Amino acid sequence: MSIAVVSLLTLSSSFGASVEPPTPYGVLPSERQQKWHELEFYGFVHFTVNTFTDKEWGYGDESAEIFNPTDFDANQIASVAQEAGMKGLILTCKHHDGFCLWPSKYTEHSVVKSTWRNGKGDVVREVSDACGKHGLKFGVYVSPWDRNHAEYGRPAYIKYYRSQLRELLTNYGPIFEIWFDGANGGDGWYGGAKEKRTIDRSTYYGWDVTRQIVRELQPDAMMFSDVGPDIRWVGNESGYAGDPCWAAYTPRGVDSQPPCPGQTVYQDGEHGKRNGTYWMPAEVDVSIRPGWFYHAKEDGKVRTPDNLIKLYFESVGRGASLLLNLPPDRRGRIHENDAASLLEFGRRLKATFSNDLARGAKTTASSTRGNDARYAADRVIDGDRNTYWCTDDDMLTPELMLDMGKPVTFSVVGLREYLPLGQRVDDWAMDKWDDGDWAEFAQGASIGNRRLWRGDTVTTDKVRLRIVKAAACPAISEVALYLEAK
Ligand code: FUL
Repeated sequence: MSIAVVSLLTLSSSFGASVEPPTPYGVLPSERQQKWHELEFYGFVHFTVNTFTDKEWGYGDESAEIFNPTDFDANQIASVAQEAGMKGLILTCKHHDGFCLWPSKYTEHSVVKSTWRNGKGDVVREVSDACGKHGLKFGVYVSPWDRNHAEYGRPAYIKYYRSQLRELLTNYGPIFEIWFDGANGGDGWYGGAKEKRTIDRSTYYGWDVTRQIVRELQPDAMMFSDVGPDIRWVGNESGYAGDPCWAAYTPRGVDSQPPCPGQTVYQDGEHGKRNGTYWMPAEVDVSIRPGWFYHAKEDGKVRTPDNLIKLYFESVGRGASLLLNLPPDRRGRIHENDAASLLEFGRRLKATFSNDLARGAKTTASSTRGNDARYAADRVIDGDRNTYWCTDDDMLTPELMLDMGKPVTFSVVGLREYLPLGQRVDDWAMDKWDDGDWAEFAQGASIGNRRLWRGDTVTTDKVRLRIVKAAACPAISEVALYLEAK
């Protein structure tokens, strides 16, 4: 940076001259979504009668009595999750079989009729309390499809479903996320009718009214479904987001029908849509085992720490969130194999990301907005996602240099955009200072909430971020360098 630029920069900041921030670009995250973007990694807990029948989808005819964990321990579940670095847990309060993990006033098909604690237990209460104790947020999965309920498919069931939601949204403290599953298989027990019930997915559930209830009772709760409105399904259950994965999205209905849960061209979710209609970021839901529920025969098929790391880079590292399922076993605890793998994964995550080798580097940029210190290059290494480096409006392809003063060795680069101004960057590249010249070692499309590049180790004393293409002057809140821990 020239001396003239430096003194101008000092002048403008010392006189507090006000340089307007850039105009936001495209669709923008709500405040609720911005807070959620900070979570990045949280857990799913699939637990119900299926755990005891060894099924994935209960038919709805299971006797409530079979629900009988021998050593249920919500604190063990929450503490494993917390130690691994998860920020919350989402519990299957009711899965497709209709069995309720809480003593709902509206049905007897619940813990009340189970053998567990003589019908006096409440799994939702214990898990939500344990989350509170371990600094985790608590969320609920409440299956819209209910294969137990006699009225499923008729208007009376919708009233029932909403009453249950009201119970869960008023009696268990703050809810950070509600999971609206799109699965509707048709056949079920339905109070003994044992038949196939087909519903019109666009109209039956009256989603507008249900969403209104959620907003009224839990205004901060994020709603997940194939069509959001707050979070979209990534379109697969294998543990990856597309590359790139845009936060913006325009859900499309199948066969020209209106898009709604269970009726979208779900494959679109992997990449989202540059310049899509809504800010509707992706959530990657995946299980630590082949199934969503616990099956003893899968004890040897738990994902390895290496595999979990890969999932993390391919979900969180592409701007999505990672919702990793941990199914409690028949004791009502996270099995030793799952806990061991998860904790080793968490240890590696912490060891990798707690040491940002870019901190303390000398930063310079080819351009700084209004030469104002508030937008200067050093904002990318201050550890604050609310500050950012940005340029004048017409500078779409600027560069930012980090001089670490000595050679550093890294294998991961972390980038973030300042989300309240939208996703502005299309393409970027990173260069290393190599034998008196710049040499490119990484490039990618999109940044968004978080972009992690993972590659072979690089040793250099200087790196450069090049914005190759942007729709509006870039606003970058983080450039970080890490060495992946083994
Ligand atoms: C799916 C369900 O059918 C699975 O059982 C599981 O709950 C998964 C997270 O969502 O749609």
